[in-house]
Formats: sequence, C-alpha cells, structure tokens
Amino acid sequence: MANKVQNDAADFDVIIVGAGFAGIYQLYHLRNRGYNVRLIEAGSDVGGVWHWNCYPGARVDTIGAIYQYSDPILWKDWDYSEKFPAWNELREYFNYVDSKWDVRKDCKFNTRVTGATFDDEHNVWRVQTSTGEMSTCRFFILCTGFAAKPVIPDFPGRDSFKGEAHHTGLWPQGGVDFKGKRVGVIGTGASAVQVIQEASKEAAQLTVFQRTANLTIPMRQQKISKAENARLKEKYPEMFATRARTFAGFEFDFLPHGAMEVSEEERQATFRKVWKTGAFNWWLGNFNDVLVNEDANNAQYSFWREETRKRIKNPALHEKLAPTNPPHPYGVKRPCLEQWYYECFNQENVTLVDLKEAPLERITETGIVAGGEEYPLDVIVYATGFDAVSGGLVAIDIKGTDGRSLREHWANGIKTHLGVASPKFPNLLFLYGPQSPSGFCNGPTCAELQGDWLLKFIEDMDQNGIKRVEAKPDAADAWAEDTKKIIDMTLFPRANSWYLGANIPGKPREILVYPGGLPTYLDTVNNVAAKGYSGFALT
Ligand code: N01
Repeated sequence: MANKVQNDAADFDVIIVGAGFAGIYQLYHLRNRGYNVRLIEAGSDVGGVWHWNCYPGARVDTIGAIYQYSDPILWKDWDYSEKFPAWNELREYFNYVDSKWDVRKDCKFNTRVTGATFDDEHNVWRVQTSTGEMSTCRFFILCTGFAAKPVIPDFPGRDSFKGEAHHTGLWPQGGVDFKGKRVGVIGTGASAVQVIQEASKEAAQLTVFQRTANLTIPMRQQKISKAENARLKEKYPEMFATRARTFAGFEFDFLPHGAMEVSEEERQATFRKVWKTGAFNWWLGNFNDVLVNEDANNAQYSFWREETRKRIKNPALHEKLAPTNPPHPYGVKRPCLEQWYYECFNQENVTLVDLKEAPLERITETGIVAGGEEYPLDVIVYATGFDAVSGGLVAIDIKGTDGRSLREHWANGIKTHLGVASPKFPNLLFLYGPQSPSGFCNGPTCAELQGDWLLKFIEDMDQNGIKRVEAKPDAADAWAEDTKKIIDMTLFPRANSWYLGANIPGKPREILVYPGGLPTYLDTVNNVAAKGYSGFALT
C-alpha cells in the first residue's frame, strides 16, 4: 500500500457511513490496502436500500447479472434465480458477500451517525453516533445512498389513523399481512407499483390513491436456471467492462441514431423491437433523442400509451392510467418496471382514486378522505418517496470548518467538486452522492467505478503526505454550473421529479445527479486526477 499518513489523533483511517453496495465496497478495498476502517450503519444488517425496502414486491430494476460486484471470487459461485431479483434474494447476496469478504466484523449496526465536526488542529473528523459514542478518523466517507430519507407528506390527521401505516422505505422487517384486509396505497411511483401488484393478490380491497400516472415499462421478468446462469457467466467479464462505456452503467446504451432521423415505419419498427425487450432498454436503450427532442419523446409516448391501453379493460381508466396527453415528457420522471400492474386494475377488488379530481383531504382514525368520500382502510401504505440523494446527507449534523452545517451550506443549492467533496468540509467524501452519476447509474456499478476513483484518491493523498484535502469553491461552482447546463439541454426540467428535488416542498430545484453520463463523468474525474487533483486544495 501507499505510505500511510500517520495521525495519532485518529481512531480510524476511515469511517464509512452506510452498509449498502458503496459502503461495503469501500470497506473491503480500503481494508485490503492496509487501512484501519470502521463502517457505521443505522440498520441492523448489511444491504443498504435492500435492508430498508423489504416491502412486498420490492425488486431491482437492473438485471442481476450486473447488479452485483464484478469480483470473480464472488460471481463465479453466485446465481440469482430471476433476471430481476427480489429484495430477499438481494439480502442473500449480501450475506454471501460477507461470507467471502468478511465485512460484518468491521461494521457497527443499529447505530446512526448523528453529527460530525472537523478538528482543524489535528485534521480529523469527530463522528458522533446515536449510541452516544464519538470516534475520530482521517477520512470520512458518506455512502448513504439516494433513498436514506423517506418522506411522508404532512397529511392532516395522519397520526390519528388506528390501523397499520408504513412507509415503503421503512417497512417492518417482519412483514405486513395484507390478507383479507382493506389496503390503501398513497402514491404510484416505483415502490407503489411493486406493492400494488402484490397487494392486489391478497387484499380484500385495494385502493390506490394516484396523483400522477406512472409511465411504466414491462419488466419482462424471467426465471434463470443454473444452466442458463452458467451460460450467462461466460458473458459477465464483457458485461462488467461495458458498464463504464454506457450512459447509465448498464450492459446496453442508447441507439446510435435519433427517432426523428428515421422514417415513421422504421421508427415504429424500432419501438416495437425495443418494447419487446422491455425493461430500461425502453428508456435508456432507445433512440438517442427521446430525452432531448420533444417530437421523439411524443412519438415514444404515443407508442407507450397505445400498448398500455390494450391491457386496461375499463375504458374509463384509459385516461387515468395512460392519458391522451402525457403528464410530463416520457422518461423524465424515473419510469419503473412492472409485471402485471395494469391487470390489477381489471380486478374487482382494486379501485383507483384520482387525486387530481378528488384531492386527498385528510386521514381519519379509520381511513382516508378524498374528494369528500371516506375510504375505510385497515392498512395505509405510504409509497410517497424520498428526500432523495441529498436528504440523507443533510440529515446528519455535519459542521464545516466555518461552523456551518452541510444543510446550511446547501440551503440554496448543492456545491460539490465532481460530486465527491464540498468546500469547507475537508477530508469528507461522498460516494454515489449528489452531483455524481448516482441516480442515473445503478448502485453496484457506481459503487465500483466511482468507488475505485475514491480509493485511488485516498491512496494518492497518502502517497504524497497530504493531510488535508478540500474542494475549492470555484471548482464547486463550476461543477454545479456544468450539471445545470447539461440538464437544461434535456427535457428533464419539464417534470417535478425527485431528480430535481421537486417532490420536496422548499427544496431548491436543481438537478441532484450528474446528468452527463458515466463515460463523461469518468473521463472528467480521471483527468482531474491526472492533473494532480485540480480543483482541490491539498495541504
Ligand atoms: O417514490 P417516488 P418511490 N399526495 O418519489 C406520490 C427507486 N426505486 O419510492 O408523482 C399524493 O417515485 C407521488 O405523486 P406525484 C427509483 O429510482 C426503485 O416510488 O408527485 N401523492 C408519487 O406517485 C424510484 O424512482 C425501485 O404526483 C403523493 C409517489 O408518491 C425512487 O426509488 C423500486 C404526495 C412517490 O413516488 C423513488 O421511488 C422502488 C402527496 N402529497 C423505488 N407526495 C426498483 O424497482 C408524493 N406522492 C429498483
């Protein structure tokens, strides 16, 4: 390993927050490089988002083949049983990773990091936790993921409900029984779509409270046999290598031409072909202009609407679930993968309440009142989303060198250099965080590709005897400006999505993730490293 900077004031070289894909990757690889590492996790086990989101139907929207670490020590003996594995299989995967990488021994579970201050004199972070402990470290890496801060809107009467009520992101570890019950789901985002599909099979009555139709994509789920897994594995090395070359770190990319560059006949034929593949190929493996050109986007939407309407028996629901005019350009709110979502609404026991026509007024002891009508319920599912990307970070009271918190620093807009560090917060690093590819990249891919850059960054600092590294304000201003310029060239600003923080009242409207694609991001950060880490003050 590099010559490690000795700092007697530090209990650990590195403290990591979060035991998901990113945190565990850092833990394992830093430890292998001789660093003394502690990982702190609020949950009771490893798994990150898959620990918290254990609601019925929760499953990943990236194919399992690349939704894992690329270390052959792991994948050669690991088989997912489905193309898009469910949360419980993903938890088994994390158990398996621990059996090979032995990570749990350096994790402190059931412990929330509550605050941190930088000791200027000794160049260490003092990290406080919910258990009242304080530890010091030279580098402090936040791997809290994009969904660490679940949000339940302040519906009037919310606390009066006498039945069971749960947010999807804080689902009880022991599960919730829907059988024979009257279940209400608020929201129709990705979490809701997954819960609705399962609840429709068990609930006596399922009521879905929809504000905006979800422009979903067929998942095209498949079981994968052992023999198929073995065949697939021959392609794994190439698939893993491909991730760094594609916009969102997938095994596929946008087509090399635009929808408006081809004839109507070819356009429809291509849409049909990509639709058959389904999954995110329909979103990020489609014509390369669908997210930037309104005509291309409308053509994609029209195809989607017609295909979707074929599955909805009640014509009155066509306009609700697949409206004539899109609620926003297609794909600029993150679409989700569905399996039998529309068929649910053909069932007698499933009702859709359109909150645009019948606004949600209040929650009572016994149900939800919308549009003047009370819907009696035994269970309420809040599938109302997250204060995404930055919410989990600013929830920790991290004080900068000027005594102001990260929340205060970012109150009018996030400032980071390359999405990895923020001015006034020396030796504090973000992985899969704001203004990095995060929300436009799948978890394990970013954990590895952005994670490898961070590992080298820390090693290079040590190699050069650097005790303190801090993002420069002008570099952070320029990075925020770059992310804005890129997103303004697309149709994304036309929706109130979590990508823009627009689902949280009062949150500044700005793109929370780097929208230039993974290859451009990697080129940029590698160039910065090659130039001796330009934009960082090194002392
Ligand atoms: O949250 P969301 P999510 N009154 O913010 C509605 C990932 N994910 O947990 O659209 C009424 O998308 C809101 O309505 P509207 C994935 O990246 C992945 O579902 O704002 N309704 C919306 O319908 C995803 O994008 C998987 O009008 C209110 C819903 O609540 C991200 O997590 C599975 C409301 C929130 O949808 C977040 O998804 C699950 C109000 N006051 C999640 N406030 C995979 O498949 C909000 N809503 C891997």
